[in-house]
Amino acid sequence: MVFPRRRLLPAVVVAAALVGAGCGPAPGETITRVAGPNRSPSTTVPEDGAGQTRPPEATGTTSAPTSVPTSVPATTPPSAPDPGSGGGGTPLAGSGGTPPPPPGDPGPGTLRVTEVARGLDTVWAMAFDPEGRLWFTERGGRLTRLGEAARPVEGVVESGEGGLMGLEIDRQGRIFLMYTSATDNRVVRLEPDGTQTVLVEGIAKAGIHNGGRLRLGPDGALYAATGDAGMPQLAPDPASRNGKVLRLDPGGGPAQVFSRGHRNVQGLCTGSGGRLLATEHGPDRGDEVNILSAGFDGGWPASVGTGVRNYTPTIAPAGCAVYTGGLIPGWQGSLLFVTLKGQDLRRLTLGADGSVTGEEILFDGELGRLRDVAVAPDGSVYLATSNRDGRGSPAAADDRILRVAPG
Ligand SMILES: [Ca+2]
Ligand SMILES: [Ca+2]
Repeated sequence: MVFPRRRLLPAVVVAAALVGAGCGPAPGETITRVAGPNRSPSTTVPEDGAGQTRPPEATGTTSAPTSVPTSVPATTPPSAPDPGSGGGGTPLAGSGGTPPPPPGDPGPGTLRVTEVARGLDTVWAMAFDPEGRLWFTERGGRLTRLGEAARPVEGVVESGEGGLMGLEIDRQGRIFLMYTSATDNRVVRLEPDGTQTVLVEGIAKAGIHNGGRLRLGPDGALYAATGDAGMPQLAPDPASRNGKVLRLDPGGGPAQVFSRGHRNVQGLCTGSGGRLLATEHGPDRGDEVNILSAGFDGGWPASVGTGVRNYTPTIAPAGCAVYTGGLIPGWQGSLLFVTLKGQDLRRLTLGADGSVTGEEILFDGELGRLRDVAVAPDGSVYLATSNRDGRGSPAAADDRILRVAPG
């Protein structure tokens, strides 16, 4: 077994060693949060890098959420964000320097991580249904309701960064998926009988930059992030569906271009006041957090690092969620997003004008690459790992879904 070069929590090391010895710990293992100074990411291959080979497929198993008490103390010092703006050839506007730690940290030892599923392969997206049950996608083409058997999604072709990606569920329980097919990237509504109704198709696919995130907006529209498919000239082109955030009618109808000039949006989430927020990968610099609006132009490829928060060196930000739960009161209204290369959970506070007023880094390097974050109806926070996406150092239990809650 090859361990990642990053430092592992003792509990994780023990767990991995037990698995290696053929007597793995039961799912439900609990890891207590140990925050620390921000460490350099162990991943040396940028998220954009092509030509990576994937590790062998793992046999997926899921289990119902369980919680095992722990007595391991945690510490929660304020953590320093990665260096923000600067360093590239293109001016990185709007960074506003390095934000201070935000208020609202629940304090040392108060957050606990509980494993709710393991043995998965590249968990890409998570969503809760109207009954409060967790659903998730794995990039290879499996859709799963936690605790039930995985459902293969017909038509998915996993290749490079593409495959089964976005997932969203509306209040009627309708399921929306975004995936790479044999010919394109597309968004479908999954009907109760298992058939698919195409909402938009013909989005160019590629080995890299397939976008893939879905989010229902407060206006009832379904927003879909598309990548530039490695063809930057498509991003500003109003006639192309690539390099955009598309606005779709969940019931069907023509797709509209909501925003353009995107390289590869990997996180979409809605905040207070109907804000639509996005995380986006820059090239070798200038990963971005953006606040989108109708007609927004992200500027790619003419400019890089144009967000309300920008990251150089890059951290490969992925799924995001605005915290609206009551379980961690200090996080109310915070923008949460996870990172692949950065291997952490970020919590940003934003002012009324959209400026970033604070930033905290959690679980830095402790769980590996993280692809999505979701807030459960009970206010706990779910994280999905992406250590088997071909760019990580998977442990035996990877990929996993973890629940974060006050312990
Ligand atoms: Ca931009
Ligand atoms: Ca990090």
